[in-house]
Amino acid sequence: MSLQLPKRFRRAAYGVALGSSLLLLGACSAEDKAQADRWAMPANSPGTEQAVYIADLWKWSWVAALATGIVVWALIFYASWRYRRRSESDVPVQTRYNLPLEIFYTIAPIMMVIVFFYWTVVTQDTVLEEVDDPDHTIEVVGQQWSWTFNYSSDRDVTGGQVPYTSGTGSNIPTLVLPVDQIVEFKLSSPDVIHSFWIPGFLMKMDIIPGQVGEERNSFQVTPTEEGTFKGKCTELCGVSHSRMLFNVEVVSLAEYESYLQDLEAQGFVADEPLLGGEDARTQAGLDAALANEGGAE
Ligand SMILES: [Cu+2]
Repeated sequence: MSLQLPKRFRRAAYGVALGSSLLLLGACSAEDKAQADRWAMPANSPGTEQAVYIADLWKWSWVAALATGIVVWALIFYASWRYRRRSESDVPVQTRYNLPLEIFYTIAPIMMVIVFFYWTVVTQDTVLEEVDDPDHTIEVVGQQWSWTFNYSSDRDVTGGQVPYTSGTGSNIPTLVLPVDQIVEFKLSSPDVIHSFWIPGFLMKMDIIPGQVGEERNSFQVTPTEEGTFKGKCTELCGVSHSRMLFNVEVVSLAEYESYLQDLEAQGFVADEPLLGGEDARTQAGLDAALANEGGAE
């Protein structure tokens, strides 16, 4: 028995078969496999207790989207096969209105949006929960175009002064965090809106100039894995935005404290946290401009 399919249908079927085999063939490297395992989230994620909730939201959103996709694809293929044109002479039934169906496909997407929205809000509330007394508070300054990290709550480790580290466009700073400790970030900007993002923590938050003290945007993380992460500014903030990078090292508490003592030994301590403006160096152009003004370090 030979299958008599309309020419157009056969061509479409070949197209689908070719396309999906190309997709499958293209996706078999080890890196692609690892990426698929974490549902395309960044390497090293989720690196904190809070990020686990975000990874779960992402994963189940994919499951819901794929389940919806399977139903939709099945209906499309079924309808195009079942109601195909069978001969040159007869035209398939042309249905113009079907009220129940139209009500269904208006309500179904609204229901889906409500479900996604509900779980997004639940996850957001969980991730933004803050305890009153975090183990460490780090005052983060995003300035055009680098970062200053003030380890404000750890003055006791360094004889009463605030250890800090400050980067430049050509010297990427490192943020060191203790593993399994609750760390609060308080975000300040002396100039424009920046956004503090550690992709491996699946979390970013805007830094709004003008917010001071307790008004500042803040969030807490509990890193769960020692290791290295990348950080960046994710708000287009000016000409050198792309240079606003930093590294993150998650280490043991003992290593964290000895790092702070190293900062002290190198003179990177201040009486008060450096919150930008005149204190955090503005990086325009970058070191060259400072040198022109005779202000280079
Ligand atoms: Cu920025």
